[in-house]
Amino acid sequence: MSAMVPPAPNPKATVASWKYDEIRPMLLEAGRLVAADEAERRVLMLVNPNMRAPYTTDTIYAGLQLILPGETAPAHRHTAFALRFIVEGERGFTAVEGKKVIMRRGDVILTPSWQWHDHGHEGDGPMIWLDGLDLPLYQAFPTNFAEMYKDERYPSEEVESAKDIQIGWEEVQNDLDARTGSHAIYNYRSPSGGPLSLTMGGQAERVDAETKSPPIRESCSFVYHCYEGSGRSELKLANGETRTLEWTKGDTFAVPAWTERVHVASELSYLFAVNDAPLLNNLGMYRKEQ
Ligand code: GTQ
Repeated sequence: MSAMVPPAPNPKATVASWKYDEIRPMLLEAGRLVAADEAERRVLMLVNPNMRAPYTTDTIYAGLQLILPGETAPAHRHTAFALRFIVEGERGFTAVEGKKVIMRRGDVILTPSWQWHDHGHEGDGPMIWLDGLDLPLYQAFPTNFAEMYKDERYPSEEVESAKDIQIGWEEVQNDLDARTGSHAIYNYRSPSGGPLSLTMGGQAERVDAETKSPPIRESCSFVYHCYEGSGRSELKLANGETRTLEWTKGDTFAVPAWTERVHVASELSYLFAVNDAPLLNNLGMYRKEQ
């Protein structure tokens, strides 16, 4: 009985971390071995060590995607929702349903369900970003339709800004910096005021130098990414285990559901995270303890 209706959430995922120093060379090696159009999406999947692909947490899939100059990740659309956090590079772009938006470091770019999208790169050097998708849902719901477009690219035009699908870092950091206290959380909103999607949400956090964030645990899970700074997260899992993860710029780490987290910053730090709070809220499953 307790396996079916446990006294507390019991995620299968565990805490995991991927250091940018270690995985960036692997991603570049993938770039030498596999062409972007051959892969369709060339992504180093961040698979939770307790699970298989597509699980980074029980409900979130994340991976680091690479595009090299001149390459195209061909146009397709799917039921799954995707958001991207831009990590490195310039003049890469994502085209979403006819709008071509240039990727800048720290941008969040959305690919809503069933919108045609392709990625390309008109600059120099590698273009790398973190993908967050709701792919684990489709292990339970067999409803992830996907379709390839007939051509490599869906016709698009470059736009200066696309408020519905692109949130720049500057406004996020301005909001975080305007807040009092040594820790602040920014919740990304769509222009209509709601969360970024029905399933996946985004947040950013500021933790001042030599301070720690208050302990929080939520029934949603997170894939965190260090945008700037360094420090560690002290994590207490739902099963009582404790783990400390060190992070620095570029690192990504998974925080399973119902894990208490405290971020301890060595220097002024900014963390981005994709979460599944919208999904849980929509299903009436969201809980928070603070
Ligand atoms: O860019 O559309 O990481 O379809 C996995 C599946 C990215 C994408 C991923 C995808 C995409």
